[in-house]
Amino acid sequence: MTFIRKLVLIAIACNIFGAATASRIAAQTTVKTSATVPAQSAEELKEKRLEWFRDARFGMMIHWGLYSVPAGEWKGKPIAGLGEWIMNRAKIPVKEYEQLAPQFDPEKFNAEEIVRVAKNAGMKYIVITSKHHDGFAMYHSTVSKYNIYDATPFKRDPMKELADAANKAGIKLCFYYSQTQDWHEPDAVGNDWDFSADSKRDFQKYLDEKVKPQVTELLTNYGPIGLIWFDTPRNITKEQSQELVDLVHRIQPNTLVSGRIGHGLGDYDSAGDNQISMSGAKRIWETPVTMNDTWGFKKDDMNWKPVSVLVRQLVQVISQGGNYLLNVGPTSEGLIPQPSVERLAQVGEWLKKNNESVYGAGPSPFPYELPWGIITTKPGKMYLHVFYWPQKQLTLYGLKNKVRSATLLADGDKLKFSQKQDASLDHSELTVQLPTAAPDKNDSVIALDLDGDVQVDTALLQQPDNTVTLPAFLSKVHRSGDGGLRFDSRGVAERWTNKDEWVDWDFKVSDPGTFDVVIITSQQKYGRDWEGGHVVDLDVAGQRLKATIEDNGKEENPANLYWPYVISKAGRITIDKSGKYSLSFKPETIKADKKLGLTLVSVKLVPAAK
Ligand code: JFZ
Repeated sequence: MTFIRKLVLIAIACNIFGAATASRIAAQTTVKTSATVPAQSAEELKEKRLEWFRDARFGMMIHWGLYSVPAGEWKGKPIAGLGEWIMNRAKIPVKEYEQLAPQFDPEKFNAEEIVRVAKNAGMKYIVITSKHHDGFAMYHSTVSKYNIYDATPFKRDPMKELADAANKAGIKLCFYYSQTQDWHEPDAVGNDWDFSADSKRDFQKYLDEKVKPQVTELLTNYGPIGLIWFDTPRNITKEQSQELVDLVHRIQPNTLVSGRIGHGLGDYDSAGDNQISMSGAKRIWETPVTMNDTWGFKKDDMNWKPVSVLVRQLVQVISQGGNYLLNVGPTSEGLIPQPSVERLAQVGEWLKKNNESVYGAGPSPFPYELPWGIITTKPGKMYLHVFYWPQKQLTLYGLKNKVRSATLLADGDKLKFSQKQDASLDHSELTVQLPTAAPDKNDSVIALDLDGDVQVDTALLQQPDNTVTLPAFLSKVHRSGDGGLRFDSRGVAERWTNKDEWVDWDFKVSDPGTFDVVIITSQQKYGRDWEGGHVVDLDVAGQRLKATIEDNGKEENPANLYWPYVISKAGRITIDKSGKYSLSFKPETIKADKKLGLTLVSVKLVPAAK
């Protein structure tokens, strides 16, 4: 590296030229040298970019645009679906939708107040829609007059105001930008009501003339930007995604690119909307979540998630090593709806008390959830997040460390505990004595001080309630041909239509007995659809069960409310002795009339009532 280049890089890092100058210089230097930069340093740059994101854990997403004016209603009729999709759902012609701009005057927009709400909730970054699929820029763009500064009576640049407020508060500002869908533009993707589906579209022209210049503006005029949240890649080509990645990194080498740029080219993975992972992930990831059932404001959506669900989702995402991006949809006046403000304040209160168990905390050492909740860790520490407060005591199997102390994090109270080991079974038990009532109705955290770094038995263990849960994502998958079985971002097996694909698990039983075997499958989002009638063979401890997947009842997973589970009873088995067992799950026939096929959340062995 030349001395000049080093200087320039240092200057960029310190931002001594100011953002605009620095980025111009960065653009020149990296363009020239990118071909010669060794792969290693590209990795290093990426690591550097990811630094703040790894620590952030919790962010605010803001979906705000012209769609907040109709707020889910068009010509007196409620329009089903997401608020920000109203133009598409109601097939509103561009010329009519444009008429929303003169009506949009969000006088109560207060960037400092929004940043205060986010910061007080414990959020470390804000991702706001600079342009959503409707194509309307929410900042002063010189690329297209179709923007909040030029086309509305508001005549302010809310992104500039947010950038200043976020900067002051030490919050990272990030921009959502819809790179493929733009319903305002004939050459972009998505609008087939104004511009017919078979019309000739020059997508590259749209990319070159709108997307790239606008992304350049966003990265040049608003100071350092944490990330660009690209979305719905659709039919963008790999080369085109790469062009955008390069553009972002050329202007601001420290700006991350979201997973939804397409073709796996993002700096991190985005989970499916509202899908909370139960299965961990190797890559850095983030999950975007709605607080009700829409991103953009809808006046009649009152289906607010309770604080207990928000806290649980936050903790669950963090225990799986991800970031939780929680959405608010401001009104056309520029205000975050009051129910959101209240919930964020309560999440913030919980976080203040239990902050130690979240920020800087690592994932759970166990690959599965516990019957009472989930775990986060720090070196020499384990945090038990108890969502279901047990009577009198909490028992944990599989912890190999010696526990030095157990403390209720919120008030510092010490709890009594005991430990025992059974060397022959390699079985260990920790029992913590609990007060009668849960100290926190959302999540009471017990901090364990350990004698060293956390060490646990990662095998699938029968739990203290004697249940054995075998999650699909922890199974060994036996593939066959080009089978379609895959796992969604929750960790649920889906698109299982090839009956020659099967799974099995190894697990440990410490308390033998008779068990009811149940198969948990998942409905589609919002409980829309489900396919049953598959016949499966289960083989466990030398006993065989043939079962038909039927709907014998529903179950709810509070972290993944949009996907109801279906419980299917498979029969009864007996395990005589403690020890290691395996269970195999093989389809005999799979029904795929609806093309859904078999899904699998888990197989459970539930102690049979005596
Ligand atoms: C997209 C947008 O279409 C939507 O309006 C909103 O902005 C949301 C955050 O992102 O919708 C998606 C994108 C991806 C999935 C689901 C909805 N997904 O992968 O499940």
